Amino acid sequence: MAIGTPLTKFLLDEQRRYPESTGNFTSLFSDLVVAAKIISREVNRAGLIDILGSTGAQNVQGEEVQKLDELANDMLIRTMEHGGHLSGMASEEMEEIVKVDGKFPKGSYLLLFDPLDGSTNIDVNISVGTIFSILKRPDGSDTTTKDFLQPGIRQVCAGYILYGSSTMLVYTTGHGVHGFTLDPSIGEFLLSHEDIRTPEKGKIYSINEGNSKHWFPATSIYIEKIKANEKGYSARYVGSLVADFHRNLLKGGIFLYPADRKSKNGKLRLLYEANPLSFIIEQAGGKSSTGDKRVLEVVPEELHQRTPLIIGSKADVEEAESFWKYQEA
Ligand code: P6P
Repeated sequence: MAIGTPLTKFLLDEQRRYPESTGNFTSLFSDLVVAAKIISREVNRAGLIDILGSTGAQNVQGEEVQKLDELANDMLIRTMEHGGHLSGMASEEMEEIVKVDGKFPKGSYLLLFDPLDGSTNIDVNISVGTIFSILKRPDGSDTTTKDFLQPGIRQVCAGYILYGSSTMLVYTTGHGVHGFTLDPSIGEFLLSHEDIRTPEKGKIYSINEGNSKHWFPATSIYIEKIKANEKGYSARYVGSLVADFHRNLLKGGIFLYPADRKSKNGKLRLLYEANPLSFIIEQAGGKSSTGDKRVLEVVPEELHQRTPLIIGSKADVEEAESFWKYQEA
């Protein structure tokens, strides 16, 4: 499809390609796009209004809630709950799920999201992002937390919005990965990156080397090998997952947040960070692993569980996995 195609047209054309589709998903996704545009507006003017800094509250992860975190979370819930396509939502910012109750019509999808990942970077104007994952709700009457505990291979859609030098929306429904850039002058996301393919092997590695004192041998040995590589890898680490992932998706490379002696299960969350990005990277020809297992096959046991994440170019991830035999518990 032509570069510059509006997202709304792209979605409708995608829908027409699958006769069995009812349009419910297209409508759900369109609601999500509205929330993304509003969050983008707030993020882009954060410095101008009293929205920087922290609310003083802490979220379920024990992290300080930034004001924009709260706004993004509330925006997503308010925009999505009345659309009639969801039966529930789960957010990094909320301990429990949000059920679509009697006030609004109930749908057959579940939405999971990290409303504003990397939010500690907000006050210093570094890119942050929203990450989302969409599942089908299992049959049954009531929506419970258990409905959300599905392996990543069950996702019907995954994506992120990157609030950077421009605002980009990147998503997959299992038919390739497509990127849209927001044109603020018309308030539309326009196709800018159709069918994104990540390079088979990259020259970028992303890891927080400040954690090296906690690393298990596998990580230390692999990173030392990367550094000694005669072709020369570059270290790039923003500390904002969506920004690091997006750069590596387009240029090739590997991002690692492995388990270590401090974070036995890694730091990043399985359901609304690792799974959506893993769906995207696999659709773009890359790979995503916990170190010894495909992330998308991990069966979740709790809503906010964490997972080690090694994600990016297929050859790089496979090379990293080959070191994991040195891993120590
Ligand atoms: P560290 C941000 O808090 C985040 O969840 C991700 O966006 C980012 O990749 C990671 O944590 C950074 O963690 O421990 O390197 O600061």
